[in-house]
Amino acid sequence: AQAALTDLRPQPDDIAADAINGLSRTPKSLPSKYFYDAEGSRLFEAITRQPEYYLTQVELALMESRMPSVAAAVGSGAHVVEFGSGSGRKTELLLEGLEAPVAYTPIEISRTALMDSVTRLGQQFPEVEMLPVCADFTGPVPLPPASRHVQRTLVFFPGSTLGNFFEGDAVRLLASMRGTMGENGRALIGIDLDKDAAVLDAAYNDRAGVTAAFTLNLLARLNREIGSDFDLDGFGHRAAYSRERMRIETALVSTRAQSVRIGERRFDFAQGEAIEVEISQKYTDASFAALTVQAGLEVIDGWNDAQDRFGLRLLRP
Ligand code: AVI
Repeated sequence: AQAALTDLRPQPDDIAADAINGLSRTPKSLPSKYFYDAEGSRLFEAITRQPEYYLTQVELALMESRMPSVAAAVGSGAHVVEFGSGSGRKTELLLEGLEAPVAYTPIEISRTALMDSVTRLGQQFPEVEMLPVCADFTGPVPLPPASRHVQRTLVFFPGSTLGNFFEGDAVRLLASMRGTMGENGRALIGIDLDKDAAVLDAAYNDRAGVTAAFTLNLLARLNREIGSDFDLDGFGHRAAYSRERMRIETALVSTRAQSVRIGERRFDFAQGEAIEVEISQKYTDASFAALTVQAGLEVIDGWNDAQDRFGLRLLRP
């Protein structure tokens, strides 16, 4: 059966306004959410297959080996709510591994990505009711009720995507998850753990140059969609670990003095000037606990790989 879509009619992004706003600041910046057009999503998939980018493979292996323990901690009859719907294999492992999950709700701004995911998962898991919600998950999202009795809501947010949000936004997102899960709810969150700078730098500067292409695609996308005239040869990818802030900071650096047009607006770049485009926060147990407590959540369980590279954390209100 076709899954019933709950459409909260999210405001479409205003890419031109966001780009002009970000490039008018000092330092210049662009929102990392604009990485993921069709080409950017394809390039991100390719990143996850690079030998240096351990995050995805380690998280998958962790779910493959530790799901029995996660399932025991979550209990039976869950309504699984995924923030985003871009993580097919991890969702399969979760729905396969949990005890008698009742319903699955991906929350996603793209209707096509949303419906593709529930069409595929609905065939694979006929016992699980598919209740997709088209919404911007950074705002409050009321859940569609399941037809069968739900023991608890389980929010799922894998991939260390939380790390792409600045601290205040990450806390707001966690707080909105708390609202969505309710008093008896849980959240299962994937986080990349703090580690040796060389390992992190390599993960965001793969030798094949896929991450560089992914970062530069942001400018190519702006050229395609809002008619800007970025010269892609005039900018380079830079990703470096900041020990002080415990995060990878990614920028596009102007290789020469130049100016770029967006409509009537002109933006001047000095040689070496950076556009800040992404942060990828890394966590210790202490820093993650400090973050979650600000959202009224508590870490009650956790699973790391044998080398403590990546972790899954179970949270409750
Ligand atoms: C999606 N997100 C968790 C990725 C990360 O590691 O921050 C995006 C990415 N950026 C560069 N490589 C991968």
